[in-house]
Amino acid sequence: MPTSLIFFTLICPLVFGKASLPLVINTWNFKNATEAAWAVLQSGGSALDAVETGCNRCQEEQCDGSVGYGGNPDESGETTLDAMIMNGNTMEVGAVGDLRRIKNAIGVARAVMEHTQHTMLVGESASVFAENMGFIAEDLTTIKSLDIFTQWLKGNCQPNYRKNVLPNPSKSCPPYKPQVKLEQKKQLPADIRSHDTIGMIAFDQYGHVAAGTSTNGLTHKVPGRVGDSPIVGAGAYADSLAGAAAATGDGDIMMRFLPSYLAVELMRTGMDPSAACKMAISRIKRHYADFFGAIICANLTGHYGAACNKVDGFLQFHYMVSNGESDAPLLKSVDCF
Ligand code: SD4
Repeated sequence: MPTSLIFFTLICPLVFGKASLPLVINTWNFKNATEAAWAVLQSGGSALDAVETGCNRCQEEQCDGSVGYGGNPDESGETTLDAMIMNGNTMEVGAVGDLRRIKNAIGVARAVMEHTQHTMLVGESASVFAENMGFIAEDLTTIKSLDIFTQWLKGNCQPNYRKNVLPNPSKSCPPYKPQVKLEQKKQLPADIRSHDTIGMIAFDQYGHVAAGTSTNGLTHKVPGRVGDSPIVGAGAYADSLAGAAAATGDGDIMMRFLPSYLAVELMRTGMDPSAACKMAISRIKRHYADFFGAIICANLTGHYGAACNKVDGFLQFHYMVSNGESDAPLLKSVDCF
């Protein structure tokens, strides 16, 4: 038997664990989301339905305060949402960025995919589109998000994501004026607690793949900011001929490297999912050694992996897996490097 065949048939399963389809993987320990997506696949639903249902479960449960309504308010105190969904069979994508007043961001993303010829809608216009498609408009503010905002105002609007601006002299709060002399501001250290996007990948039993994300982004972001989560190839990517990946972390940095796209392309060349995930993280690390982020990857045989960048307070990344291996979703972890 040739050596490569020995590796893939005998050694590979030992090193990378059992693989089977169907499969659901998602970022963080969002178990109910995994369970919801898995139930869809078990009842014969599509990978796309599984991803939408799983991500929506997190939106409804406000997973970690980072998904759905009432979390991470922007500088004006409003919670705005980013989401995307991708069909790996057709390569269709629907995405929304800076969505306001609509809770079900991934539902609106799917409506963009299925009811327009566009890929992404943003801001107020995305909300108007959603309302026209029958989504209910409601205030996304909660007592918790209001409290986060109030505390931030009391603390003179610190920290914030501005650089090279002159603050209002009495308080370091908006409105700001541009500062003529540009200085380097160190990137705001990652607040790990405010970064818990759900990124989900689902494969049905025939190997049809879908991926999706949903998040309310970063606390105190500049209004209008859209992160990596709704950006194709950054937040997630799916191709039923190669595999799928989804990312979480500091989107302002991560989106510059399209890590999900890179990981899928590496798996297309035959690289195993753990190595592909690691390579996607390394590419970012080369430029931003301290960035906060992680990625999950899976290939067409159902092998999966994950990788994360080691920074203070983030040494291990947790993610959830459901496949034939067990009746309930399994919590997996990977050591960051
Ligand atoms: C963002 N990537 O908006 C998102 C935040 C996040 O895990 O992942 N968190 O930058």
